[in-house]
Amino acid sequence: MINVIGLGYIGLPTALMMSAHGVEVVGTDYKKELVDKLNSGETTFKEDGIDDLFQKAIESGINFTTEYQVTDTYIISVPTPYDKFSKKVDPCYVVSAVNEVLKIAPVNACLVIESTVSPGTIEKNIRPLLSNNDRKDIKLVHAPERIIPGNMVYELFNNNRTIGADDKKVGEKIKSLYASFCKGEIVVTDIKTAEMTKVVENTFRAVNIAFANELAKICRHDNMDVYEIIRICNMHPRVNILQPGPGVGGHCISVDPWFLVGDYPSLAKVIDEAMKTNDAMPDFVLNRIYEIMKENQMNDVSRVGLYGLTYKENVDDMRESPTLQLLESQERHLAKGLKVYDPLVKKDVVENQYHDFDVFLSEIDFVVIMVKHSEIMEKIDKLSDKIVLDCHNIINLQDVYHI
Ligand code: SAJ
Repeated sequence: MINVIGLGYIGLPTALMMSAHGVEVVGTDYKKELVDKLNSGETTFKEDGIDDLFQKAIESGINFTTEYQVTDTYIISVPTPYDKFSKKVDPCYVVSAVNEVLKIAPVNACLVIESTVSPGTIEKNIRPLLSNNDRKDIKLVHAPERIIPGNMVYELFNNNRTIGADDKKVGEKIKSLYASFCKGEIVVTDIKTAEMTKVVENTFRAVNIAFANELAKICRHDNMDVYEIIRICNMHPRVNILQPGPGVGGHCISVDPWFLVGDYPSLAKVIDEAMKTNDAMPDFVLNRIYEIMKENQMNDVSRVGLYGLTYKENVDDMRESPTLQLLESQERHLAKGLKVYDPLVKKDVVENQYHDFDVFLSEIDFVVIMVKHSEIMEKIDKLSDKIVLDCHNIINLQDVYHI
């Protein structure tokens, strides 16, 4: 039996996938409300294919509880936030989950950490817990996840994976567990290498996005079309530049690279600048809004609306979202009034938030596309009489502004 600890964006799909492929799984989360919701037959977030997977897992007998289980394999997938001041990983949730497991795990049990951690974290923060608890028999493994929100189920099934272990045999055993559902290649390596690869993958993407954002600023300065330039450059066989945008959100690309900056401040220079560039994008957009308002003799900010609150398209996750960052920045400038709408955010989370697209549009003259949800792509004709700042280059109308 596998006990998956932490039933969030990573733990839940992993637990469901294993169960749907015949592995006996119990999912544990300390949030009773979340466990109750799962036990009542409801998933806790939206994702393509997750409801079907949930049904299959239920039929295969998955259980959800707040209790840790006595079993020989644990998968820990709890969040790893970063300390905003030191930029270092904060392993507190992993540490407390491991401490709980150590209280009940049988001799030689295997503890797989899926949560993203910076290189050396397991050595520094987790291994000492084993000696402190006189549990050196426990086998540690790191199996970082790689799935992208918006396509999680597909990627869980198809992506290659990395397993880091002290002992090859243990690594191979965990590899065969993941191979029960994963069609991708599974590489077995040591723990620190696995930790580093995970952070490096997300850092690579963050730096590439920062490069695109910097190009957008250069092109804005000298009136060049950044999208056309990137499109042409990417026709070169060895160039692959990502897209500029209103900022970088989510709990991975906007967070993990800071772990390297925090741990290697005098070495991680490019990464540091890249992260600052991405973090400055919501402010850049706010400034664009101001410029465009002036150009159009608009002075009432309440006639400006932000389309999209989530951190990217077609997910309902708002963690570190550029729109939230922009609204915070607006407040810091002692101003307020921007209207906001997102089809996927049903609860009221910010001031002046709308839940009906037509009502939202009827109360604004200027719309800023912060997120390219499918909805806006399908309803672009409704924007024909608006001033539009398209932060994703999705609209093919005349006189649209870009970042
Ligand atoms: N973004 C851009 N321009 C782009 C692509 C993305 O501005 O060209 C922005 C998005 O709008 C979003 C942010 O970047 O705000 C991050 O979105 P994303 O789709 O790039 O990535 P995440 O954070 O949803 O998922 C990433 C993935 N990592 C990589 O592709 C290397 C995923 O595979 C990881 O599993 C995930 O982080 C994670 O959990 O670590």
